[in-house]
Amino acid sequence: MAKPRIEEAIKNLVEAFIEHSNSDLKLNKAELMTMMEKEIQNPEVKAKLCAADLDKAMERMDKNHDGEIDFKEYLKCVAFMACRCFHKKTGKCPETQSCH
Ligand SMILES: [Ca+2]
Ligand SMILES: [Ca+2]
Repeated sequence: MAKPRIEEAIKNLVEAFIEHSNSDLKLNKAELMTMMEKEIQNPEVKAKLCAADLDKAMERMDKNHDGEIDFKEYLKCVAFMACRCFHKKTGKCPETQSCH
């Protein structure tokens, strides 16, 4: 039987967050950088997340401006990446707010 892809993906997303947050369940900038480095392979995404742009990414992700990424903010980022992936594969724009 094929692996349950959605279940696995969700589990991985949650585990990556917990692991990289170092158990306070929030990602500071250093933790975010380590996570991006370890968990993202797409060179296009990586190029966007080089040190200079990390501040910007952090700013965009950190909706409540407390200097850390909590789980809710992380989910928004995941939704954004999912939208980008959808767009790349289908050429269509998923009409959700997460893409903007
Ligand atoms: Ca942390
Ligand atoms: Ca925050």
